[in-house]
Order: sequence, then structure tokens, then C-alpha cells
Amino acid sequence: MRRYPIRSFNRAKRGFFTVSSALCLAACGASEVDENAALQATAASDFAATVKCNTPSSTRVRIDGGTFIMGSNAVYAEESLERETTIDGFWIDPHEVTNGQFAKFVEAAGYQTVAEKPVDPAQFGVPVEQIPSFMLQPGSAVFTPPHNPSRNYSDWWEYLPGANWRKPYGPQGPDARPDQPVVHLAWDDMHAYAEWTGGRIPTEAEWEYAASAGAEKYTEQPDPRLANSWQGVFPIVNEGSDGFKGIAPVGCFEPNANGLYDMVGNVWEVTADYYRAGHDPADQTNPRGPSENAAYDPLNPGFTSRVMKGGSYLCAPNYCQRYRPESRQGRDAGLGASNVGFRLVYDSAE
Ligand SMILES: [Ca+2]
Ligand SMILES: [Ca+2]
Repeated sequence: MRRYPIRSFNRAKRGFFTVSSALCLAACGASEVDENAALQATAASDFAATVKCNTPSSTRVRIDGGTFIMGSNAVYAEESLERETTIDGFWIDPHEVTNGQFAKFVEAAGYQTVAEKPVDPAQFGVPVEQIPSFMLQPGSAVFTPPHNPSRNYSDWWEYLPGANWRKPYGPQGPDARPDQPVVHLAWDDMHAYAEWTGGRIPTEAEWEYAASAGAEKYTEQPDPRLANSWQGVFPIVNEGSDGFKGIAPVGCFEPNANGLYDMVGNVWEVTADYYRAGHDPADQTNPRGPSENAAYDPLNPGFTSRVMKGGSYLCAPNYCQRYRPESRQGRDAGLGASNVGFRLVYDSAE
């Protein structure tokens, strides 16, 4: 898979890295860039969870087939239209894939993730002199809280060289904790892990069916005991009244009626479906979303995104009310982020 195609670079300039910030960083001396990176990593690592929770069982959970109302007409247009949807049964991980689980795969398979590999300048599709030098270093997108109120997400996302699943807050930050969900993975990394375990990445419908667990749809922020979200005014006031200002170890919050932890909140979870805003009302039986050719992400035009579900610890009432089973956004398949993970489903109990 291409790592940073031109469309991704364009998205980066528009989103994570504004033209001005990219040019500034490109113009700065190396030592100044290194200092900035260190400061960013320090600020971001303040968000590392310090509370220890009991790690739940990893035994696959059976989800019997059935019919439910997928989607929502109540919040964001991309989640509509609600429609009756029928799903075949499957098994699913009770918690997000952890760093400990991913480490076993990496060791056994000798695997290196996309964020750890050298960056090929040709993949940007522009002359190399137009690419900021820091973007030619291996790395990933890290949430770094700004000092001032902002509605511009380029103010709290940074491409941080050296950030990857082992060092989720960058090279200056703490190591990944085995009991926390793995982040900073590209689609290829998740797919490789799934093949190694004999599982697969769920469809959006499977994920939403398992997450909703027969409960009534809601729009309000969940009770702090139920999901790791953001209390306070995002992105500057992080009250952490649910116990975690950043990622929590898996299983710290109450499971849903299917016995699944952190389906909503903690980290977003990538699904197999390509992204397109809204659901096809005719696609009602084991839906798999649009074809790759029909996929379209308005936030990344010309870019093929996958659907991610459930929101993350960064979702707050004043920004990203996506702490719900129906929530969905497009996710760049070639670039990881510090609030995006995944879990697997299976077609057998073992
Ligand atoms: Ca929280
Ligand atoms: Ca989650």
C-alpha cells in the first residue's frame, strides 16, 4: 500500500499540517525541530493513563445472528438513514487489540509496521524539495493538546517522527503499555495481524450490531463509568472525570450487554468497509458498505478511506459527539493515529 500518496499529502496540508506550519517546520533548523518534537511528546505523554485496571479475558465472544436498526437519523447526517439490518452470527474479541497482543505477533512474524518503515519520497507524488523534511522521517499522527481554544484540528494533530505503536507519544514519550490498545497502525498492519491470528477485521454492520447489543439509541455523552470519552471543553479543558485523560487500559469501563469492553470510546476501531457518508437503505442483509470505486470521504476527497467506529477518548459534547455505536468517520488507510485501534471478529469459536 502507498504510504503517503499525494492525496494524503494534500489532506495533511489541509488538516494535520497546515501549509504555514509545514513551511515553518521545513524552514526551521534541525535542532529547533527536534526541540519542538520533544516538547510535543512531553505534552502528549501527559495524556498517558496511569491507572491500572484488571485486563479482561481475551476469549472470543459469540454474537448470535439477528436483526437490528443500524444507523441513526438523530445526530450526524453521515450516520443516516436508519434501516432494519440483518446480520449472521460471528465471534468477536471482548476488548480492543492490545499492545501486548500485537507485540506477540510482531515477535513471531518479524513484522515491521508502516509507521516504522522508511518513507519513500516518490509516494508523495510531488518533487522532494516540496516535502517538509520531517515528513520524510518515519512517524505517525499524535494528538497534542493546544494551549489555546481552537476549532481547527491542525492545532492538535501533529505528524511526529518516531511515533509508532512502540512509542505512541513519540521517541521522547513513554513506551507502549501492554494492557492498552495498540494504536498508530495502518490498514496493512491490522490486516497482517488478522491473518496471523486467523481472524478478520469486522464489517461496519457487524461492529455496530455487537456494540449496540439491543440497547436503545442515545445521543448524550455516556456515563463516565461506561466509556472513556472527554469531559470538559475540548481541546483545552480535559477534566478526566472518568479516570482517564488519555487512553485507558482495555476493560476499565463496564462492558455492554454482549460482554464487550470499550466498543464506545477509548480508541476508534477500524472496520473493513470503505467509507461513504450515509448508509444505502437497500443494503440490509450482511451489508459490506460501498465498493472501493463508490467510496467517497468528503474530508479526504479523492482518497479511499475505511470506516472507523465508536469514537475515542477525544470525543466531547462540544466536539465530536461520536461516543455512540452508530458513529462513523472515514479513516486514512495508510496512516495511523494515536486514537485509532481495532478489534477482530472470527467465523469460529477457536
Ligand atoms: Ca477520559
Ligand atoms: Ca473503542
